[in-house]
Amino acid sequence: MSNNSSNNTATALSPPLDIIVCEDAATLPTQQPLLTHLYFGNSSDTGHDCLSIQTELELLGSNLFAQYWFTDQQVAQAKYKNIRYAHTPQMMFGLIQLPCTAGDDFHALTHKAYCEIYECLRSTPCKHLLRTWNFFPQITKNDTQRGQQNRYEVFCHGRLQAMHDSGIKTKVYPAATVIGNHDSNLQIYFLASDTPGTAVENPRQTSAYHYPVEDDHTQPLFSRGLLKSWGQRTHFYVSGTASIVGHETLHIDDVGAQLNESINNVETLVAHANDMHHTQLNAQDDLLYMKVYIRNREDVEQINQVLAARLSNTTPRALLLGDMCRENLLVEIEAFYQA
Ligand code: 3EB
Repeated sequence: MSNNSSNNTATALSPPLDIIVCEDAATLPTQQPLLTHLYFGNSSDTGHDCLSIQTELELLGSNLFAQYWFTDQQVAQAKYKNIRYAHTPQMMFGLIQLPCTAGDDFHALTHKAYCEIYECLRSTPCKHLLRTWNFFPQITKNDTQRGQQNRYEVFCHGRLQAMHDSGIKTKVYPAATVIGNHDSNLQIYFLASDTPGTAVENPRQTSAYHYPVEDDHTQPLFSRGLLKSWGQRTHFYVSGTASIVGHETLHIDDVGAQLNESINNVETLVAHANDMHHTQLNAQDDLLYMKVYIRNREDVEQINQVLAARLSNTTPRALLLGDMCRENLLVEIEAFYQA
């Protein structure tokens, strides 16, 4: 699937990045360098020295969802201000976690986090941000310090301002997820590399960075999806995707229809990536995993029914309790393709 999937001359030079989703660390390769270990729920020790990241979102219907990011070059760990990261010369995975509470200056906090991320990237060969995951509490609460804006809008503005202040000129925005947690931290983790990825937008959706501003928020700077070659592998990182067509939420109060529409968006994005960039990704077979962020725990049964109809039954999935950035969204999904 991946052999002729890229016309990128950097492919041959690019090291592999292989992600394994599994619950039993005992089945993992023991000799290969591990860049990072990401998990939700209760994890046992990997036995590897790596950047291990737990996300504080409740898993619904299982105790663990874990993924391991392997490469073939020696991995080193380092710190930069509040960031911990693992890296090789061609890839890095970083984490920043800053305590936050209701009365905080959340704009300043987001700005600081992203300024540190861009400064950190600048100090390494990996200057291209490919994928970010962002979690913070009370995402749709009004920010007491900033008039009519809610904390998601404040986050978008802090991120935008940090890009501006860091002199970031690229229009290749990372793929991103932004979800409200029930924790007291702003947690951001990210993947970066020495070569850029290729941004893919969704023809069914207004690009988020072109959302009309009167639509009550600062334009969110992320790409719907990002393609990246790693050696023989093609990765397609799909951003948090919701029941939004154009720039409007569809299927208010209908979680099943919202999930179906979100999956339609992901499948359209995959087809568009294939059309535009000569990849041959299969929307079902090459899906390494799907994460499903769910606002209300009582929706789980309905969510599972839709997933059973739309995904291959062997595709790993994580159902996570989290809040979306718009009050009218009940579900949001995130897909990771590896071919
Ligand atoms: C949307 O499509 C839903 O601000 O980085 C999804 C993924 C969403 C990323 C972001 C926002 C972001 O607008 C919300």
